[in-house]
Amino acid sequence: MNKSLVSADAIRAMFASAMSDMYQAEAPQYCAMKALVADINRQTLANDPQLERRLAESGELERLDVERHGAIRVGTAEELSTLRRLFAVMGMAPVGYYDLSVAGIPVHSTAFRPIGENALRASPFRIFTSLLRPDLISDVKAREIATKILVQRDIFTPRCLELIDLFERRGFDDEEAREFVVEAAKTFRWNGQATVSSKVYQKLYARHPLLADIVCFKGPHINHLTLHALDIDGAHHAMAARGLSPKSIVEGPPRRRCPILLRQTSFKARPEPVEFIEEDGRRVPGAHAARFGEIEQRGAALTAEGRALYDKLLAETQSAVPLAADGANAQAFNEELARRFTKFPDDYETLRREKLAFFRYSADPRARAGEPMFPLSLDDLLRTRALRAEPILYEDFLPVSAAGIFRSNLGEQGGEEFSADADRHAFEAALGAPVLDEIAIYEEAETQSLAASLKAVGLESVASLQPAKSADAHIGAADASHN
Ligand code: OOG
Ligand code: NI
Repeated sequence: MNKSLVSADAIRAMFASAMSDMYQAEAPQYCAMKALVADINRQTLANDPQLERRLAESGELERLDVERHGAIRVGTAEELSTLRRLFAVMGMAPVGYYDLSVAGIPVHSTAFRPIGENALRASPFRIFTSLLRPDLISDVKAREIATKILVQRDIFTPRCLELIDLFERRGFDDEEAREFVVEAAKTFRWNGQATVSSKVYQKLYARHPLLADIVCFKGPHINHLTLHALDIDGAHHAMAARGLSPKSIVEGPPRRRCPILLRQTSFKARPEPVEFIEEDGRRVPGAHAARFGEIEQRGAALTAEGRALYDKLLAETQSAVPLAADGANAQAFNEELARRFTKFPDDYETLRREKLAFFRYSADPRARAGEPMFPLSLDDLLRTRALRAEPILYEDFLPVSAAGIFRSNLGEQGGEEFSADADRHAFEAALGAPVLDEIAIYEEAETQSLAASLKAVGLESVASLQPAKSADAHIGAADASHN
């Protein structure tokens, strides 16, 4: 059969849009959030025509209200490995391993996401995916109940599984791609009918609220979608006035001139009506809080050194001013965070020269026409504007931030305390594949862009460059900020 194959980017964009429609129909608070973010973004653009121009040029403006990510939680290795195949159809690969056990959360996670500049530009949608770690639930009985319930459920429709098989054999035509998106989205819909009795729910909930959320329903309901906010602090503060209850702080680095990594905040999940099915078959009403909404703002991807500095400053902040569970000292925490982060250089040229962040190089097409510029250092090339360097956007997640988002939704009862080690090996065994290393992806993008740019100005390789002479070379890194 001769099928015209649909691109993974196109399928992912369709899927993201289907998830957005589904979540807006299911979760009215999320609609309020979407309206709020649209208003804040509009105001920000009105106050900053330069930003508006820059976003228009890069094509970002028209995608401003497209969701950046969502999150789900699954219970078994089989569920996770099938998800890997499902997301592969949309060009999403597992990137990064996030250990949340250190924060008392019995899951470990990865992010299924597109890789590569073009794919990310076509549709940046990612799914933060967590797998339950029953080994961290010390109550043997609760663990047994959970496992027994989980092995009985099938979270995918039979047609969805058929379509994944079909795709792996020979790709999709248009109609199959459309049908796949509909079937795939069904995996993540909300179903208020619990598969267990109120007693079982309560037993699992008492062990850990996440255990109840993962085990007691038909499938891994999408628990939030995340919008891109041009002014995340403004949006954070505006939530309460719209009847949304924000978590206490914006996670991640403080507000900076040159944004780094990821800042994110959310409103807290609200209890929603559900129905339990009692042992005698009666249905009884109850409530379950699972679903919320989130906003994010991304900045430069950091090198391993940059990331180590970020982790250190954040850890110092947390030990100097531990954030109270109710967020009562949020202001003191934010002040401490801002104070500690004065140690993190806040101009792109220093970030580049000190190798704290990754940059994408490009060449001025006219540069080659000039006289030979040898010998040259990279700094010379940037100074003469033969090359440009722009920060590479961080496309991943942060474990401490993720833990903060999880915790803000666990209510008063945080579940049992435990200490555990990361278990990347077990995660990859469950996934059926290794997770990709995010730092290596950024490094590769930087290296390739530099090699291509050098070639464009008639130089062979980085090796043909002189080492930077002195610290006087300080012009050239882009001043564009990633809002
Ligand atoms: C995921 C929480 C983490 C993020 O963006 O880091 C998260 C969850 O609650 O399942 O959303
Ligand atoms: Ni999120």
